[in-house]
Amino acid sequence: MGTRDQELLQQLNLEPLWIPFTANRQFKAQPRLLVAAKDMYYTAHDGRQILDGIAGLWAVNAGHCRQPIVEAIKKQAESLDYATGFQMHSPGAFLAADRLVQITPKGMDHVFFVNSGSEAVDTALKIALAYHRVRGEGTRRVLIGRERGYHGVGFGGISVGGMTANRKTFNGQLLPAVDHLPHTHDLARNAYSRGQPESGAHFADDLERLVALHDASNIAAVIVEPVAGSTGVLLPPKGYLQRLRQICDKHGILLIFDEVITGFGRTGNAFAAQTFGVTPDMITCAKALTNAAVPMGGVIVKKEIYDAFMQGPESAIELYHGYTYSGHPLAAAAAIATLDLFKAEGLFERVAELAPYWEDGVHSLKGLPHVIDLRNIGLIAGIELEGIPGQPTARAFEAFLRAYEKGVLIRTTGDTIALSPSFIIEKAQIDRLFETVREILKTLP
Ligand code: PXG
Ligand code: PLP
Repeated sequence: MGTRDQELLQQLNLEPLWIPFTANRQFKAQPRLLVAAKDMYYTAHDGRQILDGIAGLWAVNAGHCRQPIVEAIKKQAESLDYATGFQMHSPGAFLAADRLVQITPKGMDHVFFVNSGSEAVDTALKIALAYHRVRGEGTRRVLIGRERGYHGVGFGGISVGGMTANRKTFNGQLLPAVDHLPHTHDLARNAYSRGQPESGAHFADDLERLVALHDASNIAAVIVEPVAGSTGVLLPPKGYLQRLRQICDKHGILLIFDEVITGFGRTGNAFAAQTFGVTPDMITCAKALTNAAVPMGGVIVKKEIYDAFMQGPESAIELYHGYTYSGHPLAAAAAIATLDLFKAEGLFERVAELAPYWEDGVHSLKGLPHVIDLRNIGLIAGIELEGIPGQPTARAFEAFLRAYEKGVLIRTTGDTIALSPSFIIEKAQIDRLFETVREILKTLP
């Protein structure tokens, strides 16, 4: 450690903070702190510039500390810090909602604001239950998720989610009426697919099996990530999402796309729903909605869903749900500036333009030690490694540590390296990202 490094760390008492999703004791013994950021780079506590290969965490899609967003937040903080959103509101949330529905799939024209992806998921699940109830189909209560799904960490999200570690500690299935579709990852058939794999639309047919088991009259909604991110970058097989949509329509089941990572350009269109040509009934989003500068999420719903609630006496509250910070002025200001910046700089189009170059970069890693699959879409890469026998995740985590030593931030989940840079990335930076991964793969245990 350098002197500067030690000085900063000496000022910090690391003990009181319980760090999320982190090996706390290991981290505190060997801390990695980020102290500043600009565009594609972080500054680490030892003064090094770190190339951010993961846009914060699938979130800073326009690059770090972008001036128009910084200015909008400053201006808002000086003029209106907070106003309740309950029976009152402030203009920013309306402006943000109006901007947002300009880029959503056709017919998805209302949004309920929350503060994170986890809250977006719990809100969407609650809207699904309440929607059926207001329409006189209150028996529809089963919520269907998918194995290897990640839907945040709320009780609803972990119940429909399919990440074992996130569930087992809390006694597995938590909501009383939940079931799961099988995941679609099929290495034997689909390894090294460029973009969507050919095989696997049939995995959607399991929904018919669940309908036969529970009966459609009891099923409220299906929630899936169009591209699973946190569980290792799993792309939907060709025709899979279409088939899910057909089966949901046939049985009156709502389809929810969790677009917390795929939203806001990541796959080359505003939403993955547009990339894959399938319109769900609800979309959950968060992260890049504000370029991650202020926490904010949303549930985007079809007009029919919103309208179903707008019945009964006009003085009655239609949905008994909301957060103190729903539509928070600071978050709304950040969202407006972010959505404007995406548009002004054509950043979603830039993803589509860069995608072929990115894809070639990803697949140039074929044949390197430990690599067993390469997956890509838009500006997302999944590099799956063979795990060290008996030590799952250890090899990928070592890759993460070595990349950080080389000044590049990557993310690993299980034994998969996931890359998801900001859309302002230059080709030379893409080259550096894959070059670093290449060098590391050659030296990993
Ligand atoms: N749904 C999806 C699809 C997500 O990816 C959430 C919900 C929850 O959002 P919040 O804002 O409550 O964290 C997410 C979050 C990773 C990683 O390593 C991804 C997420 C969170 C933490 C780690 O890929 N995504
Ligand atoms: N707990 C208590 C005691 C509260 O009063 C509130 C909100 O008023 C909450 C939890 C929920 O907090 P939030 O609205 O920020 O989700």
